[in-house]
Amino acid sequence: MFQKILIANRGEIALRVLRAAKELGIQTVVVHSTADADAMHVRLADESVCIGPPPSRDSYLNIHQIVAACEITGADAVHPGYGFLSENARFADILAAHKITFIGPSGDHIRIMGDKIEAKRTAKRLGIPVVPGSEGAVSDDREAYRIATEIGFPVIVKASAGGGGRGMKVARSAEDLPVALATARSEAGAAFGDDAVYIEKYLEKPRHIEVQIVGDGAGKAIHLGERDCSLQRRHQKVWEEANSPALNAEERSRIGEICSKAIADLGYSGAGTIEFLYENGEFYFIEMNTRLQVEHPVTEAITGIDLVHEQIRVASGGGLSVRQDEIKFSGHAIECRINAEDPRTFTPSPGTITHFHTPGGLGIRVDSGAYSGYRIPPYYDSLIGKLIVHGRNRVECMMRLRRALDEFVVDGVKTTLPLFRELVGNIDIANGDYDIHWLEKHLAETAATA
Ligand code: MV4
Repeated sequence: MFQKILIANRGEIALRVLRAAKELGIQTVVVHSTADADAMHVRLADESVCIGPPPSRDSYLNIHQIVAACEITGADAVHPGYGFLSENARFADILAAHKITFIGPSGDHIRIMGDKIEAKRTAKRLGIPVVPGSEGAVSDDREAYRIATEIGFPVIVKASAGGGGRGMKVARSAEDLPVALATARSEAGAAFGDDAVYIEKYLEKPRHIEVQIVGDGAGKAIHLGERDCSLQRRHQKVWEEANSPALNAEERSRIGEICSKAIADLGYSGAGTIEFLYENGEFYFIEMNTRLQVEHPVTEAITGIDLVHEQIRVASGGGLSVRQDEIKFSGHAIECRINAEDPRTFTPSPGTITHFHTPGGLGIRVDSGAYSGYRIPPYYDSLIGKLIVHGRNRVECMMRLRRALDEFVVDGVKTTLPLFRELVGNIDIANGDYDIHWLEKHLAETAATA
C-alpha cells in the first residue's frame, strides 16, 4: 500500500479523496493555488504545498510543479480527482517515468479513450454496442454523403478530439451535410488542433445512461450498475440517479456484463465510466471516461462500495476488494449538484457564503468543502457541494430528497437549490419520465413565469 498520496485537485473532490486516504491509513499531501489557501481540504491534509497563482494553467494544470511537490514531500502516488489533469495521458506517463504511481489507468488507455474515433473502434472490437455510423474518420464529402444515406438522416458529425458535446453538428437532410461537415471540421481544427470528424446516426430523444466499471489491470473487472445522467443543461449534468428509472433488472445486468467483460479484456486498470445513449430499449456507446466522476456517490450509495478505496487498492497492486457476485444493488440514490449559480440563468455567483447549513438524517450525504464564511474563488467551476440521497426505493428517495432540500441553507451567494426544490415536485421527474432534452425544454417553458 502507498505511504503518502498527493491529491492534485481542489474543492469537494479533494476532500472526498482525502477522506478515503485517511481511512486507509495513508498520509495525505494537497497542492493548492494561492486562491485556495483557506480551503477545507488544505486544513485537513497532513501536508500542503502552494503550487502557484489562481489560474489553473499556472497551478492545478502545472505538471512540473506537481511533480516537484511529490519529490519534496516524498509522495509515492497521485490522485488526480476529476477535471484538471485526470485525463491527461502525458501527466500519467511523466509520473510513471518518475516512479510515482498515477491513481488511474495507463497513459495508453487514457490516450485511446481521449480520441473518440479510436475509443469507438476499441469499444466495438470489445463487443460493446455502438451508434451506427462511419468506420473511423470521414475525409471527403462524397464518402460522408454515401454513409449518411446508408444509415439515414438525421446524422450527427462529431469531432474525434471533441467529447462532452464540443464540436458536434446535426445534419437533418442531405442539403445540411456539407455545412455540418465544414463547420465541425473547422471548429475542431481551431479548438483541438485536430480536424478529424466522424458521422453517426442522430438519436432524437435518448437518455444518457453510463455504466461504472473498475478494472484491476490484470484481466479482472467489475461493474457497479448504471447512472442516469439525462438531466443536464449545455452538457453540464444537474441531477443524476442510480439506478436509471428507465431500465429493468435484465437490461441492467446485460449491459453491465458487456462492460465488465470488455474492460477485463482491455486489461484496464482503475475506475472508469462507459457512456451510452439509450433509446427504444437499445444501448449505443458514445464515449468512455477514464476518471472518477462527479456523480460517483450515487453508485456508492446503492452498492455500499467506496470507489476511491477501490481506485487506491487497484493502483497499489492490491486488487479489487469485491467479486461481481458479491455486489448487491440496494435501493435508489439521487445526486443534486449544488452550484453557486443563478438557478435560472446558471450565471456564476462567486462570493462569500455567509451561512452554510447542511441537511442530515438517514440516507443523506453531503460532499462539500464549503463552510460558513468560505469565500468562493471566481477562478474555478461553480460546484460548491453535492447532496446525495438514498432510499429503499425511488419514492422514498424522492420524499427524503424533498425534506433534505428544505433543510439546506446556503446564504450569501445564489445557488441551484431553488431549481432542485422545483424539480422534486415536478410530475415528469416524479415519474422518471425524461430524456437528455427535458431540462432545457422545461427551463425554456417556465422562463416567463419564474
Ligand atoms: C449524440 C446525440 C445524438 N445522437 N450522438 C453530446 C455529448 C457527447 N458526449 C455526445 N452527445 C450527444 N451525442 C448521437 N449519435 C446527442 C448528444 C447529446 C447529449 C448526449 C448526452 C447528454 C446530453 C446531450 C445533450 C445534447 C446532445
